[in-house]
Amino acid sequence: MKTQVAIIGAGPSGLLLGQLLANAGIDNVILERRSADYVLGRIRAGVLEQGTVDLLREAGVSDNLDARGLIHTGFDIAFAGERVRIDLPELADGKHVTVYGQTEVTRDLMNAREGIGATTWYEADNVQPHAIDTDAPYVTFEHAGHEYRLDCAYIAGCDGSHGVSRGCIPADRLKIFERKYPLGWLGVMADTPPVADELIYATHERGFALCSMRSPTRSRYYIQVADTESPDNWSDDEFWAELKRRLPQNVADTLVTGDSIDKSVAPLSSSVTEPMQHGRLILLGDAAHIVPPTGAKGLNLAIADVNTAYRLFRRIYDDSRADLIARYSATCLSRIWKTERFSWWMTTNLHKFSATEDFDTRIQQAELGYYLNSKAGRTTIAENYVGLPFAKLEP
Ligand code: FAS
Ligand code: PHB
Repeated sequence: MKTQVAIIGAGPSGLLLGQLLANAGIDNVILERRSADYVLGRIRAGVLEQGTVDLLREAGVSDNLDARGLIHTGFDIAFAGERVRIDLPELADGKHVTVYGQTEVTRDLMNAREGIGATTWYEADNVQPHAIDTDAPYVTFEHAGHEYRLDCAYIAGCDGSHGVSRGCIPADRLKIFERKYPLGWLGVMADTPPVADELIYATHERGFALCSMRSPTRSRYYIQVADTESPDNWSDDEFWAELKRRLPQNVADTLVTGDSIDKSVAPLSSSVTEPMQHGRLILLGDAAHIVPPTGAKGLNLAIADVNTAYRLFRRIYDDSRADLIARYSATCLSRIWKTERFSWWMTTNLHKFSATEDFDTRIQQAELGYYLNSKAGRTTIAENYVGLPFAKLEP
């Protein structure tokens, strides 16, 4: 078998890159370890930056998003008994975000790929890139007990934080920068009306809480827990009671509770892999970086890599500029580190880290007090939340 770009992973990174390339006449094959149902069963992100929406539109997969996505022009941060609204259009040049679940994005992309008849191997085992530092790389894999070889010109590692691609970069070139937080988010999805029209990020002495949503009838809530916590330790009633304790009283009083349709714990961590390219292999999305969900950046950062990778492959195939692959990593990393910073800042300042009121607690209170009570501070939060401009391969 032969293709131009072999894509490892059918998450949002792999599927969106595949759709954009196929639309541009660049042949690609996706190799996914899991089944399509398994990929769709993962409940993750909920907030899309404008750049993400624009790229999905460019890929021609935004009909459902345009019909059902919820435009949000702000969100609240509850701090020290106050609710401060971050007015996105006012503070960030008229921009907003769109609430639309990653599950729906993935489903739209899967349907679009099926619609154009592009090749995706689901349940592909032992996927392994080879000869990435030659001009004839290839990928081997197994499927239904048979072994296969896919010859290609480039390999896009879109295989997430536990994938195979990152490890193909030589150890003497690879550097991974990591920060682990002693925190997790216990998340609950429920078919109940959201408690507010916009998201509420709530700080509290008992710990952080977030009120989000997927639609006018489906809510998504999170509470900070230890990174070792298990969702099995929490009944629905216990979750709702703790969430209410952490919300402003007038919000807690109007919270509609119900049976959870999903309950899970996501540990919080930050990581960045450098470089994101070696030879004919490039890394995208969670294969290269992880952010804590506090800034709503994980999915959006992955899509920003897809934008850079797509523009790169267009220049390679349209303009014979194969040399530009050497710019890929630095182009992505410049924006990744700024987004890592924002996600780290939101995590560090909105969560409870100490059982006692110590120096760091006071600094946290001063930091939030300054940022939320100054237009400069709220502007900084807003322009990062709507998403920084996509980086350009060439100046
Ligand atoms: P993905 O991990 O989505 O996809 C990688 C794909 O590669 C998977 O389908 C996997 O099965 C496949 N794969 C892995 N190894 C393979 C191999 N060897 N061979 C073939 N295929 C292989 N982001 C937010 O913005 N907000 C959130 O609230 C949020 N919550 C999250 C909660 C959890 C529990 C997790 C894990 C992440 C969360 N994220 C959130 C981040 C998340 O949305 C990611 O940023 C996003 O899925 C990244 O997309 P991909 O890069 O495509 O990686
Ligand atoms: C979500 O709705 O899942 C969500 C929203 C905002 C975040 C994180 C998660 O910062």
